[in-house]
Order: sequence, then structure tokens, then C-alpha cells
Amino acid sequence: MKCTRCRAKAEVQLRAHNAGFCRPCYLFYFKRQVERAIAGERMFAPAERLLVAVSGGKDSLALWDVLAELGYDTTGLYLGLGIGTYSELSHAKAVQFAERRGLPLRVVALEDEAAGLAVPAVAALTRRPPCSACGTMKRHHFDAAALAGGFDVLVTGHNLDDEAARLMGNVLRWQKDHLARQRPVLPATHPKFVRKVKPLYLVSEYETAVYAFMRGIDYIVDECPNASGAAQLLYKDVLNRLEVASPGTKLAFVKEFLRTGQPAFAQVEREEPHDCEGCGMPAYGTLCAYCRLVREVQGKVAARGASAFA
Ligand code: Q46
Ligand code: ZN
Repeated sequence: MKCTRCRAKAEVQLRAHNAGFCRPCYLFYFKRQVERAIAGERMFAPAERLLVAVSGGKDSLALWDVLAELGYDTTGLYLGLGIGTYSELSHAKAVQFAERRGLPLRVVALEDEAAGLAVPAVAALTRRPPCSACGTMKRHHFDAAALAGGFDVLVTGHNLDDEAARLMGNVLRWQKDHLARQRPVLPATHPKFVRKVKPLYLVSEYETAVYAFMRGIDYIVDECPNASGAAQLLYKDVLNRLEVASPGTKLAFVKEFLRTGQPAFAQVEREEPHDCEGCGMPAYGTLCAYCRLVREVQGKVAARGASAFA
């Protein structure tokens, strides 16, 4: 196959786009896709300060790489979840990436916040699935770090596969409020929230992996050990099978939802958040989800004796 842009020998074939690219043209194509997503959805302006949530994996590091290459003012945020070797290795990859490029990185470690707040401990103490506990912790710390650092935008590395899998999960259960908020740009709904954007929402996991490989990005290949049980992986597998049979399915699923379905769901009423009595961040009850979770953990720790988690 020949490169769609320059007719040289193609190194990558993208069936969903009915295109192939040589290495230089692929790098050009990938960057253009990200630039188009940013411009098309008005994600942010060149003068804005971006906080990029990085996990040490390929998507977030590839995203940070592109944004830095495009000249944006970026700072990385790594959240230490306390998930054993996985967290240690992913932390090392994020630090190494930032150091090699001379980019600023902020690190927040959950276990440093208080006893029992690493993801495995929270999950065990509150009998929640690890990913549910993890999601609450991530959302809170991303918001809190963006606010504390005076950033304009929080940027995450969710790709097309993530968005398609999430959409499938939301559709299978008709989670109307989730569908109403599934967008590549979430405007700040409260003065303490910043805008949240996903510049990779139209590029697949495969495309990101190729970009990371070509750019020599050293990332953590292993998945989080909790991912294996997550429904998201099952949805991704189903979607990949549909994609093989009919290339472009994932892209159409997400794009058409955003064009036609999402605006209808967005009509769903949602009350305005007020300030959490615990941490002052926006909340829909007296306490935000994070403070409710932390209090539950503190209650359990106190009951069992804090020494076990010190
Ligand atoms: S990090 Fe956290 Fe994921 Fe691990 S515990 Fe689940 S949500 S799988 S993206
Ligand atoms: Zn709170």
C-alpha cells in the first residue's frame, strides 16, 4: 500500500479512514487530527494554561507530547493511586517523560493524603469496586489540582475506544444523565471547576499506540491490575469485533451520538451544584462524592484501629 499523502511506501494502514501513511506523513496526520479536534470543539486557546492528567500510559503521554509540540503551555498531573507495582512503574514513566522534555509535572499521591486513602484500601474498606473508588478519587483530585494551580483547562487522554466503550455502557443501561454529559468538552459548571476536554476523542487506541511508538515514547504497557474485571474491556472487545467486520463503526457510533443523540439527552434537567461542606468543592448534596467516600474510610479506619493502615 502507498501513502495517501505522498505516495511513498505506507507503514500504517487505517481502515476506518480508508487511508495509509508513511512515517512522516503519519506523524503529520495524527497531529492534524488532534489540532482539528481542539479547533472544531473550541477546546482551548493558545494563551490558556493546560493541566494534562497523565497516567504513564500511551494515550496521556502521546497527548502531552502533541500538545507540547504544538506549543501549548502544559503542566502534567500524575495521581499516585497506590496500586502496588503498577503505580510505581507508571509514576516512573511519567517522571521520565517530563524530565526528558523539560516539562513541569505535579505529583499527588493518595496515600500521602491520609491513612487508608490509596485505591486498594478505599475499595476494601468501603466494599466498593476498585474502579468506582478510583473514579471518585481521580475526579476530586483533578478538579482540586486544577483549581489550586490556577489552570484554565483540564486535559485528559481519553481516546475513541474509551469514548465508544463508555457510550456503549451508558446506552446499554440508558443512563440518561451520563449520556447528557458525555461530550469532548465539558464547560465549567461552577467557579471551582475548570473546563474538561478530551483532544484524542476521535483517534483510536491503535492510532495513539502507533504515534507513541514512532515518537519513541516510553510508556507503561501493562494495564492496571483492576482493569481486567472492568466492563469497559468487554465493551472494547465487542466494539473491536464490530470494527473488524465493518471499519469505521466506532467513529460513526461516537460522532453520530455527539451530533444527534447527545443534544437531546442534554435537555435532561440537572440541578446546579453548591459548595461541599467538607472540602468546599462543588457538590450536589451537603457533601461531595469524594468527602462522603473519605468519611466512610475514616469511619472504618477508626473502627478497626488506624495502625493497620499507617
Ligand atoms: S486506574 Fe483506577 Fe483505571 Fe485501575 S482502578 Fe480502575 S479506574 S482500572 S483507568
Ligand atoms: Zn468535598
